[in-house]
Amino acid sequence: MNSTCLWVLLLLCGLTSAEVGENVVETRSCFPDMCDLLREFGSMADKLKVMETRLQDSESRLQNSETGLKMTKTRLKMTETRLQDSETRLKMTETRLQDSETGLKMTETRLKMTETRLQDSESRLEVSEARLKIGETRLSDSEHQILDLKSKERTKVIFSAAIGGSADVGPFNTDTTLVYRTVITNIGNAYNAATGIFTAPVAGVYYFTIFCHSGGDHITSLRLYKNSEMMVVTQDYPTETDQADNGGNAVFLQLQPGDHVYVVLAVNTYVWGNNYITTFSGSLVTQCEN
Ligand SMILES: [Ca+2]
Repeated sequence: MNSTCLWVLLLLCGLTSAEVGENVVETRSCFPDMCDLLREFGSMADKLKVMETRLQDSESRLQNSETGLKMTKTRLKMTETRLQDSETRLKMTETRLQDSETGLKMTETRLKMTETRLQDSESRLEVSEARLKIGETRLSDSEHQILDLKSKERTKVIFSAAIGGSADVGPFNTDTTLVYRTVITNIGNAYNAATGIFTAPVAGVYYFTIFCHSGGDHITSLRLYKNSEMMVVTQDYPTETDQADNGGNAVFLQLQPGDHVYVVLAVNTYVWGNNYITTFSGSLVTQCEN
């Protein structure tokens, strides 16, 4: 409104100046202050125009600022919302983390208990295994002992044999192994009726007996040998008052498998032979370890 009035005044001033140009003398003399006033108005109008321009700029900047502020508020609100969401999520995450930690702690406790139980079980298992091993060893030993006993029970050695015939045997000019040809008993076949030699089939203690009879004309001397070693002897000497000689001996021998036992008729001695009176017997008493 003020701007419009100003422009009107400036127009009037221009017209007045034109009229003044036509009537120079009269005008300058009639309105000396009017032109100054008009110039002052013009200056003010310029200032006003500048101010309006500045005002317009300020309004424009203010509008921009308001727009920026509005956008900033919107962004702030969004940021606050996101922050709230983040806080909510953080709280949930912390709760879950706490739950997980609690669960982990419980699991660790259970794991520790389980490990302890496992360790105990392993220890008991080791003890049981050791006891089982001992039991198995004892069982194996017992089985072997049973087998040995059965084997020993099965191993039976018993024999008796007589010289056989019905005549003197000897005297000879050298030591002679007697052959008892009449086999009475020979369980185990350890006695050889062809050679007169008994061969031990197993290690053990054996019992042997020798009995003899002779007519009293010569010395009677029988020697029982274990391999090359003389063990026992029976002998008798002829006398005028003694028409027949009889003798005997017995011995327990510890033999190894393959050991030989036999009876030797000593040099220049003799014995009577038949199926009944001069005998050689033996049996396995008990079996031993080799
Ligand atoms: Ca005699």
